[in-house]
Amino acid sequence: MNIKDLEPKLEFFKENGYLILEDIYNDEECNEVVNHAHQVLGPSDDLTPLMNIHKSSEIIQKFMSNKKLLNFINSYFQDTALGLQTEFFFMPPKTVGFNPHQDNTYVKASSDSFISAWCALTDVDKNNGGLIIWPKTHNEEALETVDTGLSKHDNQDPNATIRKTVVPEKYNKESPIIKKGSVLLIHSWLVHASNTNNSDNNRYALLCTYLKEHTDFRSGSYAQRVPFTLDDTV
Ligand SMILES: O=C(O)CCC(=O)C(=O)O
Repeated sequence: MNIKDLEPKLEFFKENGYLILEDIYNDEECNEVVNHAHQVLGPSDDLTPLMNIHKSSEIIQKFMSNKKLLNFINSYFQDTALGLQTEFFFMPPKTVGFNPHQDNTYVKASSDSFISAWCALTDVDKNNGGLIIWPKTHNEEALETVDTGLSKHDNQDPNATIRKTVVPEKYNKESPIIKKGSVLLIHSWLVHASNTNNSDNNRYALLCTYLKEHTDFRSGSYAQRVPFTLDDTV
């Protein structure tokens, strides 16, 4: 992406707290990640998302280092982006979605030094567990969170259901259609959630998070985040 194409995208992201980058990955690259995750999982029927699958996988590190994606993120940070965390979602039929949350509640990095790239590995929409976003909520920075009284659901991350962020009423939610191979960039403080998967197929996605070099953050006992260098020459 040249600077002329990049600037309006950066503007949109800063104003709205999200951006969809279309066609970042081809079918083959998406399928390779899905097949790899099934290999890592093995015969288990517990489809809880795989945390930090990159730690043992060059395939995932290469996927995260995608040139077009890193070009955007490095420009947003105006510095070098490090990889921070990955989470692979199998999300089989009937899996409940994530409650509204802000990723930076967990990571606690400074506002414009952390970003999430939610990579669709299958076509997603409202019906099959697609994401829900509340545009512009990133301007609020840290919002109040409350306990839901619920416990972990089958095949879902434990943090997906036990707490939720309270979204101020003036914001409207949207459930964007995201094509396989496209990426939803999420500002560190944008409130987002996901729908229950009411389809008959798995909703595959890989969440990749990035940190600006030399930024403080919280490693977290469940996520165990450790920053790592990305090779954007591959
Ligand atoms: O993929 C999902 O359903 C939600 C993922 C998400 O929002 C997150 O991990 O921050």
